Formats: sequence, structure tokens, C-alpha cells
Amino acid sequence: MRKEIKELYASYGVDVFEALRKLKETKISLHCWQLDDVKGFEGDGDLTGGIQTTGNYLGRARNFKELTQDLDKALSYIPGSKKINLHAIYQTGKIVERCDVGPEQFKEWVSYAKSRGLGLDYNPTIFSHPMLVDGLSLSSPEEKVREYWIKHCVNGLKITEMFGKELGQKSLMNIWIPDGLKDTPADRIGPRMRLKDSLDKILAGYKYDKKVMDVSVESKVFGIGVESYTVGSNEFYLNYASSRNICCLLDTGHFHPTENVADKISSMYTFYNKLAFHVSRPVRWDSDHVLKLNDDLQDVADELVKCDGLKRSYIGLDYFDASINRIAAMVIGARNMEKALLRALLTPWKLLKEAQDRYDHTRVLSLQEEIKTLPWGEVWNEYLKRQNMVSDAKMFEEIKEYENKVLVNRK
Ligand code: RNT
Ligand code: ZN
Repeated sequence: MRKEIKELYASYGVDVFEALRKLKETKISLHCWQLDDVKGFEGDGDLTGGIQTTGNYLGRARNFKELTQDLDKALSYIPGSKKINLHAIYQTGKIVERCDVGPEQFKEWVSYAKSRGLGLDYNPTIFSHPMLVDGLSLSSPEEKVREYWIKHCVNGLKITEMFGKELGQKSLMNIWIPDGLKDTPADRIGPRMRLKDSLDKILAGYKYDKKVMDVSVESKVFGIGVESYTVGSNEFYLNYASSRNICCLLDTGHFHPTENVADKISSMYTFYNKLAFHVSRPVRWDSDHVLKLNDDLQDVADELVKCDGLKRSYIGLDYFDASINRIAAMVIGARNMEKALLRALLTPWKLLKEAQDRYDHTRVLSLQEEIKTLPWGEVWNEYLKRQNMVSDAKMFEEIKEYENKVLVNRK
């Protein structure tokens, strides 16, 4: 990197090397489900629960071996500190009934992560399964259905605790359920009271070690087939998490398209010490498109930095595009998350805040626009270089090569 670049940023009070150090320490949890269209290893069942992958690009990973092979390929292009985000459906060895998936089924993942210095996060899989009766799980009117999923989640706490203990990196268990109704509900509060009760039973079901793990709950505004009512709404989980002292998870695709998710972050940090994310890109709906380096993503990264949230957040990615090379999708999205964080770390927030506080809104606007043309791309290339990673252009070439050598053989 040219010396002038460092000096240019220093003239705004920004230390480039400090920014690079902070960026490198920020953990990004990579969602393994981008590599196999959220299918998992349990069999050939369809994806249900109001989420969908579209496309049929060649080379989907079909088992642990292929998935970890692709993951290794993707990891070799993603700079910084990384974790892998898993779902119950990625259990390995002899497949067991979903409600019985426990630490035993994730031993292979733990040794995979250990050998690569990665952390792991966990999600119970409460979709794509016959025990979702009429689309309902933890809020079902049937006790046996609720009990089934409560058991699944209690076992999930044990898995997550094992991740945290074995890998020496705090692990997150995130609960998302698809429960909702297609048309106007007759009863809205009933399912919500049942969901509250089920969640309480999960938390009481196993006294996990809070030093090694956290639990989060993920809200949603609606899903395909459940357009009129979602049991686990934002208000529901805000109140639940705050009263039970657990985390909220904001999925950036789970709000009305005109809502600014980034604006929520500072309100959340006013009352919560920690926050979890599924960073995604909605296109008209919760479409889970690959992250682009757009204003929405930049706003989220900016708020994380300004709120001093980098060490107080679980940053997970959540998108699944089956219409393009899945490894490239994973890498492009992850690199964009990192680029957005880098730009946020290179922003002179101190100058901007001072201008706002002396009511100099003209200066705020001019500075906000001025910094957009600063040469952050050169700093990005320096970041890649320091971690022995190839450029964006070379990355694409190499992944294409892998497609022609490895992925084409997966028929
Ligand atoms: C669905 C939620 C959920 C899933 C993953 C697979 O709308 O975003 O987080 O995408 O857990
Ligand atoms: Zn999500």
C-alpha cells in the first residue's frame, strides 16, 4: 500500500492499520447452507417453512466430504476470523431422528473446526420435517408436536455448549421457527402464548454454561405461505429476549422492505449488551440473495462500528442462491461483508459526530459524501495481501477452475 494512503486517512484522524487489525479480529460466521441449498445430510426431503432456494447450478455439495471440501475452498478466499454456522440437518455419522440430534452427531464437525482454528455456531432445524404439523412447531396446538421440537432445541443447547467448550470460542444457538398462518388468524395470542411457554421449557431444559455460549431468537415479518401472521414477530422476540436475558437476532431480510434495519441497531444496543445478525439481501421479499456491497449493507456495517458492536455481536450471513456457483456466492457475499466493515472502520466518525453535535449539518453532508471517493480499495487489497489471499478477480478465475475440475463431476 502506498504511504500516501495512510497519510490521507490520517488527515481525517483515521489509522489505517488500526482499522485492518480490528477488521481481522471481527468474526464472521459463514452459513454452511449456502453450499448445498439448505438440504442437509438427512435425505432427499424438500425445503419447507416458507424459505426457498431457486436455481439448479451444477455441483451442489451432497455430503460431509463434498461440503467440507467446498468450504475449504471458500475459506481460502475469505480473509479475517471465521466461524462456521451449522444446522441440525448437517448431522453426520448414522443419521438419527431430528429430535435426538445431539453432541454425538457433531463430533466430526468439531474436529474439522479444530484442525482449522474455526469457531462453530448452531441452529436447530425446525423446518423441512413431518413433525411440523400444518406448518407449526413450538407454537402448535398439539402438545406432542411442541414436545418434539422442545426436545430438539434442548439437545441443541448441549451441542452448542460443546462447540463453545471444545473450540474455545463462544458459540451461538439461534432459534428460528416458520410458524404462522396464510390467512387472517382467528386467534393470534394463543400461538404466541404457546411459543413463550415452549421457549421457557427449552431454556429450563438444560442449564448451559453462559460463559461459552449464547442463545438468540430470530424474528420474521412473513414467509411464503404464511403471509398473514408470523407467531415469532419482532415485538414478540424483543420482549421475550429482554425478559429472559437472551439475545435477539436481526435477519436483515426479515422486515418490511421499506424498513431500515440498520436504524434498529443503535436502539438495540441501548438496551442489550449483545446482538446477533443474519446479514442477508432481500429483493422485494425475504429472497436471501447474495450480499452486495450496497447502501443497506454499508449502513449495517457503519452502525456496528459506531455502536462499538464488533465485539458485542454475532455476525452471521444468511443467503442461499442455487442459480450461480455456490462457492463463489459464499465468497462474494463474505468479502462484501468484510469490505463494508472495512469502509466503516475507515470512516472519520469522530469528525462526523462532532459536526452533528455543533449543528453543522452542512459539514456532515459534505464529509459523508467526500469520503465516498477515498481510495479504500487500495486498503482492501493490502488486507488481502497481508493474509496471503488473492484479488477479487483472481478469486473468480480460481473458483471457475475448481468448478471445471471438481464440481462438474458431481452428477
Ligand atoms: C429463514 C431464516 C433462517 C434460515 C436459516 C436456514 O427465513 O432466515 O435463519 O434462513 O436458518
Ligand atoms: Zn435468517
